[in-house]
Amino acid sequence: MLADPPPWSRRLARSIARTRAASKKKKKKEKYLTQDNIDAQLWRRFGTSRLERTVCAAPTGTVNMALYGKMPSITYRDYPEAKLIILWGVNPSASGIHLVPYVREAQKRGARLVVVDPRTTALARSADVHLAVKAGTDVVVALAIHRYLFTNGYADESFLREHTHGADHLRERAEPWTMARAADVAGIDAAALERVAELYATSAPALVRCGWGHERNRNGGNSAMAILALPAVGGKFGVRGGGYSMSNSASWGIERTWIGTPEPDTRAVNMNHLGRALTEYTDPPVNVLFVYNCNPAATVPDQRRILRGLAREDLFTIVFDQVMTDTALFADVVLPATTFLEGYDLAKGYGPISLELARPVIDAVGESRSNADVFGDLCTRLGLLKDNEPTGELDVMLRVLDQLPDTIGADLRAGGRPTPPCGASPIQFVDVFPNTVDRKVQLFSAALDASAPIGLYRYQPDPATDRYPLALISPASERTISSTLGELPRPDVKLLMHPDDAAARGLADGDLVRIFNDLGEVHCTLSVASSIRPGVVSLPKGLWRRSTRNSATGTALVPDTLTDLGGGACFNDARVEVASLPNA
Ligand SMILES: Nc1nc2c(c(=O)[nH]1)N[C@H]1C(S)=C(S)[C@@H](COP(=O)(O)OP(=O)(O)OC[C@H]3O[C@@H](n4cnc5c(=O)[nH]c(N)nc54)[C@H](O)[C@@H]3O)O[C@H]1N2
Ligand SMILES: Nc1nc2c(c(=O)[nH]1)N[C@H]1C(S)=C(S)[C@@H](COP(=O)(O)OP(=O)(O)OC[C@H]3O[C@@H](n4cnc5c(=O)[nH]c(N)nc54)[C@H](O)[C@@H]3O)O[C@H]1N2
Ligand SMILES: [Mo]
Repeated sequence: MLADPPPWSRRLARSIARTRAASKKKKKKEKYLTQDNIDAQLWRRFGTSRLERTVCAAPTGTVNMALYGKMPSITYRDYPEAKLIILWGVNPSASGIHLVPYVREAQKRGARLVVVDPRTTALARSADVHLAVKAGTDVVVALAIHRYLFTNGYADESFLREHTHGADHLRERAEPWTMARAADVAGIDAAALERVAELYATSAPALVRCGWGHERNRNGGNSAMAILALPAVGGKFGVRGGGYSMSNSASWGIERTWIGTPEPDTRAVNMNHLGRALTEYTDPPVNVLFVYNCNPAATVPDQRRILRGLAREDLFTIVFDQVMTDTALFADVVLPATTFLEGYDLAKGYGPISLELARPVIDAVGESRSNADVFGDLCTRLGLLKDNEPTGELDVMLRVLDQLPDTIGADLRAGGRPTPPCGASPIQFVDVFPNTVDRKVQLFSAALDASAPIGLYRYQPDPATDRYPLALISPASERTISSTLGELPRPDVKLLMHPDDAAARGLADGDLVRIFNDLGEVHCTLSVASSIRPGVVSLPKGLWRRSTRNSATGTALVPDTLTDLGGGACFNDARVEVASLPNA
């Protein structure tokens, strides 16, 4: 619902007239107001290092782009049409609660539910089959399903011929993954896996919800690749409720950023290597760090190294945030930011393909200012803006609205909810097709194959050692959004462990424990329950340092290694040991 804008936003109306008169309506694409606008202008013209934003969705995004060119996917309202739903490495009960009623409705109408997750999530409890895989093994599980489809005559040969390239490579690489072998690697029951393959082969419409839990490890890219290839091989497209479903964040076709300056050829820093950049890079060293929309002391791998970097006396750190985060505590200068209650933005749905103009409902609190205003001011004072370039939030807003395709901008201004170019609920391969060169699915690409450490559709073994045998995962919790809202009080944070693992270590529910590896250690309380599989332990994602006994959180145990494709974070490749805390 749109609230009435406050009186100061009448300026918007005046600026609309002014900017319209002044602007020459270039047909380029734009993104949000909170980043990739004036901020990018500033960094580009200033010539800073470039940041590769890889902590989230880098492998899945890379693969989705390669396979399908990020084709729009099944929206939530079509879930009830499905007869089979596979929730793969996603926990909507915490990370997207608006999806849950649609899954429940589908179940009421008789749909089968499969959940692939090392934890027994709320939806896994009511699933027809729950595959509690070991973390990082999804690629072989999906390949075993491909093999089943190919060898039992369920592969849709005519779809593969007409709409895809590279199916033979996929078939060949799936060949070694028999049910028995894949089940052994994933630590699951081979009969349960075969049941899933059979359900998938024989159900229509069948829907795969590809989440992010399975991407956060060394095999993340190939995992997403094998999962997203399933509907192509199984011939699941072309019907409402059939195909795959993701966040649909690219489905408006307005993804490309609008920035007046081309990207310079300066050094690119993978965000997962921030700790290294701050402590090791010498040519040149990083002397200034500007942090906004981010709380790296809590959320980026290798926390100990990040904190060491942030603590450098010779590093000038500016943190621009709404609250005093763990990162802001290290800042030389803290700039207060407005929240979404205080400014304009374009808000996209998460799953649904919706877009709304968010308007302020309160005036800016205290001295807080919006991103665009602050970056506009910095640019102006540094003399970096050209004539007619937007200098603040309202100007940028108008540019964005003007450059949206068709009547979308006008609809948004009028307070409406525009319909996306592909329709609000497209059917894959009826209403929308891959945005690839020839509108075909690229099941195999030589370039991608060469860029992965051991190639496409291949499995890199578990990094566990005798010293650190347990896989620590850190999925989204219902208490925070990544680390956002982490300043609020939260109950005692607990490490979740299976009873067998606890018994093997002489640990009991409620014990104080240390979780450790060569990168660091975390002290907290233990929760023992069979809602997680043996060999895997779990801490919530996005914890602030105050949530544990020793001011270290899950990211202190996470290596800064990268995923096979896309240079993504390997949060769930942390391998640890857990012991009772001495003198506790
Ligand atoms: N409340 C809340 N909502 C959020 C967020 C939040 O922090 N809190 N974060 C937002 C963001 S930024 C994102 S990216 C999304 C993420 O949302 P999701 O896609 O749900 O991703 P995760 O929470 O990382 O993990 C989902 C599930 O994958 C499981 N998992 C872990 N490792 C593996 C594995 O190797 N294989 C498989 N099959 N499963 C595995 C976890 O146990 C977890 O239940 O949520 C968004 N929504
Ligand atoms: N252990 C572990 N760590 C993880 C993950 C995991 O699975 N496990 N998941 C990763 C994932 S998926 C993600 S997306 C990252 C997210 O990690 P980050 O990118 O660090 O995002 P947040 O933790 O949400 O922090 C965003 C900050 O921006 C501030 N902010 C919000 N709006 C504005 C604004 O308009 N202007 C300004 N200036 N500031 C604003 C908020 O107050 C908040 O402090 O975390 C990653 N970290
Ligand atoms: Mo994320």
